[in-house]
Amino acid sequence: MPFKFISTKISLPIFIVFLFVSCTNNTGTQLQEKNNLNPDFKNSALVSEIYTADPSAHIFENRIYIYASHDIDSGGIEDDSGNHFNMIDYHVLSMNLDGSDVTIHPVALSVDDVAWAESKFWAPDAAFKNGKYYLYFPAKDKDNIFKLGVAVSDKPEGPFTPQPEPMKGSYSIDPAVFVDDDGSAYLYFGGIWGGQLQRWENGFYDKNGSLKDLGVPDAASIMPRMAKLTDDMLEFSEEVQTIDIIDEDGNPILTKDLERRFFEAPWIHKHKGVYYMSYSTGDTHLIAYATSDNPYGPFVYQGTMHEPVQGWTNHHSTLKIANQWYFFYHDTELSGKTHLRNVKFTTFDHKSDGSIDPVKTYFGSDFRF
Ligand code: FUB
Repeated sequence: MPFKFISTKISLPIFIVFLFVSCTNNTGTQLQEKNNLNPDFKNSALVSEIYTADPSAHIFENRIYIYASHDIDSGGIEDDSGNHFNMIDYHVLSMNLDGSDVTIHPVALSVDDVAWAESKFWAPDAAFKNGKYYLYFPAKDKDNIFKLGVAVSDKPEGPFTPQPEPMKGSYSIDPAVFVDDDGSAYLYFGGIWGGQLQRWENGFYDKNGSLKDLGVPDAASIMPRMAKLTDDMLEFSEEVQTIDIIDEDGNPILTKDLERRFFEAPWIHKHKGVYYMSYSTGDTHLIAYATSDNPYGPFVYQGTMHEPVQGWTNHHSTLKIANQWYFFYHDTELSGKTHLRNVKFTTFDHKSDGSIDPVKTYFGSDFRF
């Protein structure tokens, strides 16, 4: 269909150049198509009654709680800014520590309940402190700018009562809370392209800024953000910081390094005193990871943690239950559609040298880590 339109409007030489570029400049799509050809899923969807994605898993009250996006078919046209991910509420999932008794809880928070939010309830996370549960969520405000909100409940499954305003100094998407051993809580966040992080590089929202990255392939890539939270968990207690992801020589990962550069979905876990930041590489569809001895980084790139999934987005969390680490993720097994995803989980391990044994979620996958 698009080709028919183009062929009637554009001369043949231009059309041939267009076809060449389309066919050669498309690594991510090629990876994705390869997986879609013969997906042989190792794990099943946790629930099939609703579509769920972007799982952030925690243990609260001796049960696993999963804070996930609730995917719906809103009719939004698929584009590079994620227009088709037009979610309007959250449902919390929970299950026993052995994976039994999976429950889909009633609506925990709806966009209609949040005065400042207009649309796009994307990936959330949650934390527990001071006897309360805190749900962190991104949403677009009335000016179409992503901000982060926080909502509070007495129960892990909600319902949550939102703060009247977004968190001061917050922007972009994909909030992930990490509570350190000393009780300090940090919020990590950010995502490029539709997540708008590239428009904040100068400290303010540039509405005419790039739709993707900063367009300088040899420059340092756009990095995730973080800040310590106040004791009441409702605001940042300090200026938002940039978290550097560097290679083993101390150089920043570059914009052109598509299989290592940060795209979205930062997540922190701590193993044997080391901070692991895992994140999605977006258009190359990987979960990569980097390590540090400090929650503020810099984080040194270590490798790929998870192969591409069926679907475009790859978004995950990690959780330790007793002595076993678990990896929560999503793919599109139930729908076959990019924007209607389903949450799954599996186990993973750290090797004795601290590296992560790559998570493989497809039988017979020939993805090379
Ligand atoms: O679910 C909407 C967006 O898709 C998330 O915020 C991203 O991380 C990607 O998974």
